[in-house]
Amino acid sequence: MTDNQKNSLTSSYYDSDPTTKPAKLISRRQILTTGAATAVSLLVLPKGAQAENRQQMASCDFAPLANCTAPPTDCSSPSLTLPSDGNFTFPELLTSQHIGGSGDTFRTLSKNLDLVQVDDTPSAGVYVRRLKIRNQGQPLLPGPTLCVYPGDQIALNVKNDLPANGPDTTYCPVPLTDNLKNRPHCFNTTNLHFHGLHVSPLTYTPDGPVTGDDEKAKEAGAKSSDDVLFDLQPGENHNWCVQLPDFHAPGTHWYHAHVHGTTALDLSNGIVGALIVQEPPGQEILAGAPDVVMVIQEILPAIPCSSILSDDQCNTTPPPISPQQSQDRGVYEQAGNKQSGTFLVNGREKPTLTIKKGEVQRWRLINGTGTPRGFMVIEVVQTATYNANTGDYEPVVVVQQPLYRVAIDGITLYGKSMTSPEVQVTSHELSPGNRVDFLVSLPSGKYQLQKQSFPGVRASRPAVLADITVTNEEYSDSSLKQKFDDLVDNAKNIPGTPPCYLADFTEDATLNPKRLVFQASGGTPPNRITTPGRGNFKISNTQYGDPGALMTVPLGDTQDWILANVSNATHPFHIHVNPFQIVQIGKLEQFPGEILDNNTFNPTITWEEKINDGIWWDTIAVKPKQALRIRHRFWDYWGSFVLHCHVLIHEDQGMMWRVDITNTENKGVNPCQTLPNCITDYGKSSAQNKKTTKKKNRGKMRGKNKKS
Ligand SMILES: [Cu+2]
Repeated sequence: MTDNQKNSLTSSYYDSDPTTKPAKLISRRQILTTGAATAVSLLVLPKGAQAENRQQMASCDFAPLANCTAPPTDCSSPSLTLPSDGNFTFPELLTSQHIGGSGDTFRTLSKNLDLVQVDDTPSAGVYVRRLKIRNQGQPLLPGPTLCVYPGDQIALNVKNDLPANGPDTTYCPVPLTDNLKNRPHCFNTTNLHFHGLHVSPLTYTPDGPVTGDDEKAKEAGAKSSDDVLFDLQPGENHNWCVQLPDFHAPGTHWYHAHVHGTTALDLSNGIVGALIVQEPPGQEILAGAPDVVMVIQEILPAIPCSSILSDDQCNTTPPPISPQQSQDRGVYEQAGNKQSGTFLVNGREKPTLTIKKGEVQRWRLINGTGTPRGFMVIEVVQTATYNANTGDYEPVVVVQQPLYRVAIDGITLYGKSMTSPEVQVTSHELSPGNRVDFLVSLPSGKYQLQKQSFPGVRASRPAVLADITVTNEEYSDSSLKQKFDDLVDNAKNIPGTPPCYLADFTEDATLNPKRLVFQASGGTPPNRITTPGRGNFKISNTQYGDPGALMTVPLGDTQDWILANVSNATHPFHIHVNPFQIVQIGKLEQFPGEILDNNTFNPTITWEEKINDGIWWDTIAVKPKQALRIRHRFWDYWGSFVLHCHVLIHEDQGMMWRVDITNTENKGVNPCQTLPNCITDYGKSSAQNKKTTKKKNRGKMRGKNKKS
């Protein structure tokens, strides 16, 4: 094939129709001259009028939602620390506060965290690293639950107290050798990703925002939003400042470490926590329903030297494989059908949740895993009924319970009937990275929260995640039960209105959708002593850091992409910052065997099903030989972030691309993209602080190619 042929093929693969113009954003000045009242009213136009006002809607970030302006009560809902009679526990809860005292107009969740090596626990060698609240208590598993409201700030100072990446230069030579760039490496480097949040991906410096510029991001005064291109090295200390816009949708999200090469390792060690954006008063799905956060983790065992090498080889001094290396191998070298990790809910294996009959709860499930074993289908089954005459629980034929699925991936199923097939379900496919919210109210009896095998994923095995005992004790909150029954019995719609970035699509997506082809193969087995990791993981023939592993989108666009999986493994596609909807499902009809070296690969897709369910996702399993057409908006934030497979052992080994949202026309410098004035120490007034940082910082894409 000639270079010209290659170029034209590449162009038809990846480029959108150049004649299609992206949606224009209205300028800040235009909004200011039309007045705040007009800007607010644009958000509540009837559906028919929305299409005409698409351009104005794109700038909705300049005005809060009409019903979002009343200051909610402080984020100190005791429901997140629901007392439990059994051994079901809740992660440490951190809430946002008016730390500036009276006159403070916004709240901040401000905390100092340390990432520490844990060597003195009974499980030493298995649970190696955890988050810890600085100068307070024990290392945590999982990390603390962050509880905020729309419009709040999350201000975290994080110190990486892990030992230096050396002296084991096999894993982290300086500079990093090419052969390690898409192999697990530099395990003690870390950072934070705020999974599911619709926030800026930039780091803010006193000179303005930067993206993909590690050096600038380390300068004094720099604060990172959801910037996963920033690395926190051992011994370093950094401020994160995440400004949720006023219009951010409430929902169940999470945060975790996200440094390429060690993401899977950090997650399997527990560097994971829930991040709940609470519903402001008046916007609740079911006001008063207690939250039960369930962070599902898979903790992986270390692989001892003796399982890799002979006893003679292992008994040399120094040992050929350090305890740290054993841990690393435990994460990356477990084949899908071999040794399994331990599944935990809120840091406990198979805990028992004890509740009263009819008690209404909102369960917020977070799949915080990153291996093929982490795919699961969630069900709640009854295993016993309560006999009021004898006071005994009597076994029954296992029966699935109805679950009321009110949110997926942290986004409410706005307007859907409680008895619609989208809401009333008996199971839910929860891939690594996904979240789901259920409203639950059960008769007395014994139940299990189960994970069933995920279709087509051999490594995904049935297991009990938690036991649930529903006692015969009367539930005291009869008004909450009445409200729940009213929702279900009268098939009411889930209340609330989506913010504009989650409104139904009325605008056209660009033509010629870009393709992302997911490829995995066994490849040449690497040397297991010097290089951990297995197989080759690529997207459209490229791996992370390759020049082609880049999706460039102009700010303001709405785009369709096609996700095509030519491999025999399931890959959960995840993209940061902006969620998407599935608009069509299809299957690949033909595919050549030699995928990895075949640049002409272009599968024939038979589109089978159009989807118009209005459901938003930030992570979706692309099954073997499946194609998904997805649609998403890139309206509010510019800068660099990533898309990747949420089987994180695949991500660490290359299945990730950078996404650049370009702001060449400088049309979208939003309020939430100016320097946030996060407070990182108590006692300082955030209101005062806000005054001193009024200066607007117009950002440029500084050094964006440096870190690819
Ligand atoms: Cu994958």
